[in-house]
This record gives sequence, structure tokens and C-alpha cells, in this order.
Amino acid sequence: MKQKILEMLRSGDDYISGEQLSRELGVTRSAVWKYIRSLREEGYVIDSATNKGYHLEKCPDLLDADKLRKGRELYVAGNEIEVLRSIDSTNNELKRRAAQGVPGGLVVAADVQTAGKGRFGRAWSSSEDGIYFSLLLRPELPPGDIASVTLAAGYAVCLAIRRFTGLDARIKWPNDVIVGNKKICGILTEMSAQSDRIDYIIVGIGINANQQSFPEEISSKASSLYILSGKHYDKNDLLRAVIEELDSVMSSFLVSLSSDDADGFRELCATLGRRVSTQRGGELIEGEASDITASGELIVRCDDGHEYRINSGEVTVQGIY
Ligand code: BT5
Repeated sequence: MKQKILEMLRSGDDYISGEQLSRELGVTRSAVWKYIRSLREEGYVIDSATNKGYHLEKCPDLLDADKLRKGRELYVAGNEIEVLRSIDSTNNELKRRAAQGVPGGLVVAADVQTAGKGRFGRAWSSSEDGIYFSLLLRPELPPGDIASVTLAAGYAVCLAIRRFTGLDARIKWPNDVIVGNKKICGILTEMSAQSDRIDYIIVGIGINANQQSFPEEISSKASSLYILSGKHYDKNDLLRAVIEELDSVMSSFLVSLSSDDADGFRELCATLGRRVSTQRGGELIEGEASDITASGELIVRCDDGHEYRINSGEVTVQGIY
């Protein structure tokens, strides 16, 4: 019924009276009022004027599971898609679902996260202008083989953003996507595994889509597609593009785990060729990021020629936040 009311409100430029809505939809005027109130709670701005009726002023930019499900068939990512208005963290929600035994391929997306999280217990700013979702994977692989799943996800996000917006999105090893020197996306991968097999992997992705500004503490490093391009993007179309890229990248990545994949990651990795520094066991390692291995490690070549393989943690890249 709410959809029908919306259709009628959208169909004309002028106000529609409560009486006309109630007559054409066959419900009472107080029922119409309740549906209007519920639409307002979802973020629709509907003006009501005495003797004139209702007028739709503004639609919310909300995720819509039906729109997200439309498109080509998906196999590894997005064969099930669920949308929530608000949740603590889509990663936490998928963990709860995984514990109930849901199969791999499920994507859970939310308009808002109340406790969005980054790595090492950090917070992820999750206002309703961004996109937040997590993908559940259950590959039949030993745990060591999937070290670069975060890079694969970052690569898919870059491909989708490049295709969808034309912006020069690149991976900042290992879990950021940047445009220029600003972070527009962060990825948090969490895994549950036995010694010989993976129980599940959750890949959580936050994309700064239409934010016009950020909280002060991150405003020097964060940006959004809107700030960078001046364009407002349809969150459903953008997320669908990202899920489709994730589906094709993950389909080949989980099967081949080959160096061909690393070639793609290398090509779009902003870290390579730059001066970087990182801590390892209390030791400062400084040098040039020279390569990414097939299993996703970053190779840092120090000035004395010594090479280190870095597989996780914080890497500071000169010139990028
Ligand atoms: C990340 O951590 O970049 C991983 C972020 C993953 C977020 C997604 S959203 C869907 C899913 N559900 C979750 O709860 N999480 C995932 P890290 O590398 O630790 O970076 C975190 C740091 O980035 C923070 O300490 C801030 O400095 C900065 N930051 C926070 N919010 C940001 C934002 N919206 N855009 C850019 N930078 C941000």
C-alpha cells in the first residue's frame, strides 16, 4: 500500500488530497495518514497542506533490496542480498548469521551503522550518505591461501568505482581504496578458521559515496565520491556495480589464487613505487614498496638492498595521508 501511495504522489506535480488517495486505494483516510507517517519515518519528505492534501518534496537515498537484486546472475557474491535500515555493524550482523549456518554468498547492507568498525578496534564513520555492506564467503580452502582476499575486494571496488564514476580509484595496501591521496573506502576482513579449513570469511566494505563533509578528526584523510566529482550517486546503482565486480573478481580469485590476480592488484596499487615505512617487532622498516607477492604480501626494499615481506599492519606511504 505504501508503494501505491508513493506511486500516486510521484505521478503528479500537484498536491493530492487525502480523500482522492483514500478513494482510489480503497482505504480509510486515517489509514492513508498512517502510511504517510510511516513514509516520513523512512525519510520521505511529504508536505501536507489544509484543503490541498499531500505533496512529495524529497525521496530518501535509501538502499533497496529489490533494486540491488536486479541485474546479471551472481554466484559467489550477492546470490542473497539483504538490506537493513540500521545495524551496529554489517560485519557483526554477518557473524551472527554465520553462527546460524547461513551459506556463503550472502550480502548484508545497511544505510547506517551505529558501531561501524575498522581494524584494531578503530571506529568507521557510518552516516547515511555512505554505503556499508559485508559479504560472507565459505571457500573450501586452507586458511593460508586467502591472505590476499582483502586485496581482491579492494581491486573489485576500484574497478566498480572507475567504471561507475570515472574517478582514478586505487588500492592503498592492504585495505584502503583512495582517489588522489584521500581515503574513500575501507575494508575489514574477518575470518574464522580451524587449522586446516576456513569456516567463514567476512569481507566488510564501507564506501564514502555522497557525504558532503566528515567529522573533524578524519576530515584531512577522508573524502567521498560526491566531494571528488561534484556528483550525487545513486547508492543502489553504485552498490550493485560493486557487488557485480566483487562477484567476478572473487569467482576467479577463489578458484585460481594465481599470480594473474596479483597482476591486477599491482596495476591499481598506489603504494607500489613509493617510499613507505612500517614497524615490525619494534623495528622501523623504511624503503620502497617494490612489489606484491601472489599471496598478497608487500615487498619493501630498503636502501641497503635488504627486502622485507610485510603481510599485515600499518604501512605509512609518503604523500598519502
Ligand atoms: C578500515 O579500517 O579502513 C576498515 C573499514 C571497514 C568498514 C566497513 S563498513 C561495513 C563493514 N562493517 C563494519 O563495521 N566495518 C566494515 P582501518 O584501516 O583501521 O581504518 C580506520 C580509520 O579510518 C579510522 O581510525 C579513521 O582514521 C578513518 N576513518 C573512519 N571512518 C572513515 C570514513 N568513513 N572514511 C575514511 N576514513 C575513515
